Parts: sequence; C-alpha cells; structure tokens
Amino acid sequence: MDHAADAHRTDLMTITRYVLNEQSKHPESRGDFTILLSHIVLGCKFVCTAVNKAGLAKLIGLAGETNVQGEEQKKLDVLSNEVFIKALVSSGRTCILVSEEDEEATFVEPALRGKYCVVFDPLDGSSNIDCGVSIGTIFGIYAIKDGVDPKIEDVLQPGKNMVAAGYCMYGSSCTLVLSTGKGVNGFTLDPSLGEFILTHPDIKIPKKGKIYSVNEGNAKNWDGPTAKYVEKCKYPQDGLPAKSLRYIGSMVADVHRTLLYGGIFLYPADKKSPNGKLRVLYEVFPMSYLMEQAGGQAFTGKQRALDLLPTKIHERSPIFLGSYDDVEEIKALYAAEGQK
Ligand code: FDP
Repeated sequence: MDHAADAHRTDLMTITRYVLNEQSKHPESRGDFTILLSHIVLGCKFVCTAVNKAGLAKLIGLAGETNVQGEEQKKLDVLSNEVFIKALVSSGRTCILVSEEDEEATFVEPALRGKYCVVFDPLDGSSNIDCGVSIGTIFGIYAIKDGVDPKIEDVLQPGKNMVAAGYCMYGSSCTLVLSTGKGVNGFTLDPSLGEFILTHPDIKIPKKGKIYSVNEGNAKNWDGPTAKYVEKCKYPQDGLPAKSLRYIGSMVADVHRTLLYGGIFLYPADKKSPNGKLRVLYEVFPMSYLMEQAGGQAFTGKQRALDLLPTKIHERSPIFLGSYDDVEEIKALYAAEGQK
C-alpha cells in the first residue's frame, strides 16, 4: 500500500484550513477576514448548486427586468445577487457592497457592520447561461479603518489597495481562485465533501503565452495599437509561430485559461465603446490583482490597471491582461503610438 499517496489523499487542505493557517501567522488578527471568506465561499457553493440545477429547475430564462447596464437580467443573476448580498451582510464583517446588479451601493446597517467593502459581479458571463458555458462570480475586497464611518470613497479606490480578490468558476468543476496579496491559489469544490480543496497551489502564469483572447467581431472599430497587436499574433514577423485564438466570451473562463496556460486576454476600447466594456471595480480590478499576483501584468492602454482611480462604481475600462511578456508587447505599441 502506498501510504504516502494515501496520506496525500486524506490530509486535505480545505480553503478554511488554508485561511486559518494564514491567519495564525498574524497573532493580532481577530479572524474577521476568515469569517468574511467563509460567507463568500457559502455564496459560491449556493450559486454553484443553482447553476448546476438551472436546467432542471427552469431557472434559466429572462426574469423580465433589465439591470443598471441595460442588459437583460436572467433569473440566475437575480438569485445569485440575492445570495451574495445576504451572505455578505449576515457575515457581520462588511460595511459597503457594490454589485454589478445594483445601481447603488448597499450600505450595511450599523448593527451588522464590519470593516470590509466587497465589490462583486455575482454571475459574470450571464449571456452564456442558456448554453451551459462556464460562468462565474468575481469579487474584490477593500478594508476601511476600524471605527470609521464608511463612505462611497472607500470603494472608489485604486485596485492596488484591495486586500484580496478572487473568482469562482462554475464549469466542468467549481474552482475558486483567491489571492490575499501573497500569490494566487486555486481550490476545487469536492461535491461529496462540500469543501473547496487546494488543488492549484501558488499559481504562476507562464512568462509568455501562445494564446490571444479577444472578441474579433469588434475589429473594425479598434484603435491602431490593438489592431497591430492582433495582427502580430496572427502574422508574427519575428519567425515565431502564430498564436492561437481562444475566446469563450465569459470573462471568468477566459481569464482562468489565461492564468493557467498563459497568453493574453484583451477587451480593448473601440470607436463604439471608448471605455471598453468591462467594469473597473468588479471585473478589471480583481482580475488584474490576480494576474499581478501570479507574475503577469494588467494594462489599460494608458496605465497599470491597478493604479486607476475610479470615479463611479459602475465605471468601465479597456483591459489587456495576462503573461508578462505579452502585455509588455502591447504596452510598447501604445507607447509608440503616444510618441507619434
Ligand atoms: P456577459 O456580457 O455575457 O455578461 O462583462 C460581461 C461579459 O459577459 C464578460 O464576462 C465577457 O468577457 C464579456 O462580457 C463578453 O463580451 P462580448 O460579448 O462583447 O465579447
């Protein structure tokens, strides 16, 4: 009997155990973050179950409302938003919540208030729900000073001030990817245990990748540097092989592949959408945070994405993120354009 392998299988590093281990390195910690995270994990498990059952439960389909972005809201979006708002408020550790689904930020009532602000997209990629493509929840966390009254400026902060960020992908498996500012770890839900188990410790994105990921249907409206970059991916001049194109159209799935396999994901500005499509607080920032923590980069076309100072909670920004060298190339193209 291979006892070593057996020990490996039986000594499971759950996400709670992992975060408690991290917490024990900070004796002053009161466990607030661990409690908050356990509520986020609960929300993810709930939404995972709902996504898996959606076809059977007839949850798929329009709820007959449009959200603040003018997009059709699906029933699963509504449900996921409710689940996360309730899980976060009941944690007693949050003070401001910003959700993609809600026009205004939610200020938690004083009796239930804690020091964390959570920005999140409860179900990103929702146009993919009806065809069973992977979708996910994205979240970022800021902290306010103890004893200070929360105000909207506490969430209108650069992404580099986040204390943690992550996503949960509801796909062929349910995977939660998390960074608390010390690297990136991936946990996979074991449905029989109901626990997220550490399956991807210390994720590092390859320095250079072989894949580019973009909605090429928008190509006629791109600016010069984006058009040049994609042209270079297809017809490289330096004797290198052309890159492969992969585009799921679901940010969590496209970013997850980019993180694990390397390459670049881009949602650039174009003539029709000068600020791109993706939302700064709960799409661009958390994914940029994870990329940097994994050794990659994230760039807006003008600056490091995590340096952006948002002025509105639903603000959008162009984004180029992924392998260090690939993002370096797009930065060089924008720099050259700026010198013209
Ligand atoms: P969706 O519209 O399906 O909700 O911002 C939402 C998002 O999906 C991202 O998940 C995805 O990366 C992007 O939009 C896809 O946009 P396009 O359809 O314009 O390519």
